[in-house]
Amino acid sequence: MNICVCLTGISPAPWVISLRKALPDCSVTVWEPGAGLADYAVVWQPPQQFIDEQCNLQALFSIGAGVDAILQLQLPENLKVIRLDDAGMAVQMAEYVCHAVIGYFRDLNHRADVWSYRKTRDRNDFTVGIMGAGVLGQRVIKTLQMFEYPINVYSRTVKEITGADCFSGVQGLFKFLSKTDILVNLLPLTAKTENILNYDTLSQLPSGAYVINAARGAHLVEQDLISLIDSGHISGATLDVFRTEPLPDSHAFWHHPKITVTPHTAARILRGESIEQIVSKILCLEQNKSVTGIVNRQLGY
Ligand code: NDP
Ligand code: OXD
Repeated sequence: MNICVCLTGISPAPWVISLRKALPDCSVTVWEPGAGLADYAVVWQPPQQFIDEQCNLQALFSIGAGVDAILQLQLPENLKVIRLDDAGMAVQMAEYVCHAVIGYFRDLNHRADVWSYRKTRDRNDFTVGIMGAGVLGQRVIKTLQMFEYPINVYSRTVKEITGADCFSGVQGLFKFLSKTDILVNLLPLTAKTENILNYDTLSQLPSGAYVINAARGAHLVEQDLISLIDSGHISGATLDVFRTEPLPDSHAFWHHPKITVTPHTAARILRGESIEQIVSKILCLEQNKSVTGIVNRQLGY
């Protein structure tokens, strides 16, 4: 069996070494133009040329949860695209979101220079609204519930989640937003969700709401967020993902006093867990067994 690795912006060598160790009978190579045909590929943001040349693939394994960059390519109709399920990312995302929510709610993000207490806030008045109740969203919801925040959830299909108010559909979105004090975006980037955080939607949030975007930069119309923060309607934001990454030096987000920027680090890809999962799925596919994480290419996630 031949496996090729094509990772844009990520050093492939450690992945190749680990895959060879886990699958000693397989040939594992780094893809380069003109390389021989592989049966499986392990990829991050592969170029179209890779897809065009690798016409024998049975499955394409993304080393991330989001597959938007892969689905933008022209792919053969029957090629399976398989995402990572969790692989150590969900707990990290829960840490990231809880850090941002608690930092904002408890007003912990300023350096004290005098001994004074801030007015306490009532957590019952702080509903956290999570957009996306998938692998990451579900873990975030569960973790936030341990801190007893009221939770709203927005997803494509109707959900029932204990202790949370669930919304779906276009009508549901505006209702969800109007009852959300801290908005957390964990949607996949698809044709339906691109630019979903824009002036119209963000204006539905109650005055003083806070925004956390840890999904994809293209969900957010950046200038609309800045306008709403500058007008006072939104009190601030924590942003991990951006339309252009790395975030350009000249970008207004860097120096905005009410915006916290992190470098797409909310949930890092963990090589050990990821390889373990990919290897076990390759072995299942080889035995014609089903695997989880196959992306629905029509839905885009
Ligand atoms: P999943 O695919 O597991 O879940 C997606 C959720 O979004 C589902 O609940 C789905 O609804 C909902 N959804 C999809 N489309 C819509 C829509 N049009 N309207 C409303 N809800 C919708 O994704 P994950 O939880 O694994 O990951 C989410 C995203 O997080 C990834 O796609 C990636 O972009 C980002 N990410 C960011 C990282 C970072 O470090 N910043 C790290 C890892 C991922 P339903 O349940 O009804 O299907
Ligand atoms: C992912 C990411 O999608 O790291 O996994 O953003």
